[in-house]
Amino acid sequence: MLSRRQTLKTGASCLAALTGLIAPKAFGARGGESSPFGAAVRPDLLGADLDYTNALRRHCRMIVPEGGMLWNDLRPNEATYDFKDADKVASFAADNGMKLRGHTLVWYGVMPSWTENLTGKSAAQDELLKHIDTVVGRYRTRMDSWVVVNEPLIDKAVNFDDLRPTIWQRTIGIDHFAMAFEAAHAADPTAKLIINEYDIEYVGERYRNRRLALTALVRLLVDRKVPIHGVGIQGHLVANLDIDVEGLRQFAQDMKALGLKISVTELDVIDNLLPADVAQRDALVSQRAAAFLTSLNEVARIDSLLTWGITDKYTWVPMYYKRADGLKNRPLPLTDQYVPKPLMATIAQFSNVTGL
Ligand code: 9MR
Repeated sequence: MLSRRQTLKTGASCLAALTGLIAPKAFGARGGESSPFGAAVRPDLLGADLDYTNALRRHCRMIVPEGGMLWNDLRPNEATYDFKDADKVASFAADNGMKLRGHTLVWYGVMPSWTENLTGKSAAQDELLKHIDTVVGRYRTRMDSWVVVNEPLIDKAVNFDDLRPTIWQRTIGIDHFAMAFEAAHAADPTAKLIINEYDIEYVGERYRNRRLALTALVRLLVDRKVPIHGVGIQGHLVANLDIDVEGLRQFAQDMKALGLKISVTELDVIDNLLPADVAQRDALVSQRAAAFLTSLNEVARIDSLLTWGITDKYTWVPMYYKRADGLKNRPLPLTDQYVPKPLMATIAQFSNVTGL
């Protein structure tokens, strides 16, 4: 939790930036003009909630399905592929001239239980490759990018091989990452292929260790000439944790040296421990995001900037981080009435937000 002194200081500097006392160019010096802004979208709301749908049309140049392209959505059972939600999101992107990202091919989360019955290396390998070939192939040439690997590291990772014990890791071993990237590249050579992680941006040993473990894992893939084009930093920022500015810069430099672009893939700011006052809270949220984005952007322009949802009305944050005072979380760039917040002004300094 921030001390009162820290709170006032950070709040004041944020307001100064927002009111123009600090030149906005100081943040966006490398230019955000061509980096698309976008958001994760919920297929069930597309077309059903018109305010939501129009807000996406207004502000986003790129989208990713929040759900719909996960294994559990696409593969209710071994024999079936269900593309209903995935196709809905893909059509919405095409109809509105937006770029599209696929999410995700290799992740420990929300796996259908039947995959646990895959026994032996070759059965698992066949299933993984078939899935990637079918799913990536379906959207061939229509994807800007795919999150091929999501959250590979265990929470307390120190080394590159401190990996989640997924079905793929248990049956195939670490080679499944290379296999997945190669299969995705073969199925759609035009899509940028990304590895994505969280909890690498704060001050503290656990975050530093995770940053170094991720760097080592990425280096291993690049050294093996695996077709990987970018690293995604999710950016579910915990508002009361300090950003490790130096550590992030170093990470961005290491990725640049490896020839990889950095995207911010799931930005939102978790505000459960921030003060209740809405103006102060929105300013602190925006300021945390500014510190994070500035560190990355100083090394190289952020390739694309996506938030995990667009409005406070629909966000995963209260599932895990409800406020004790009963007030609603405010993690996203638009209010629940679709009004742009200070966070949106910050985002616009690093990416192309339309309709402001
Ligand atoms: O926001 C997503 C929520 O709707 C899903 O139920 C949940 C499933 O575990 O995943 C949430 O999104 C996660 C994303 O897929 C990966 N990075 C972390 C996100 C928040 O947990």
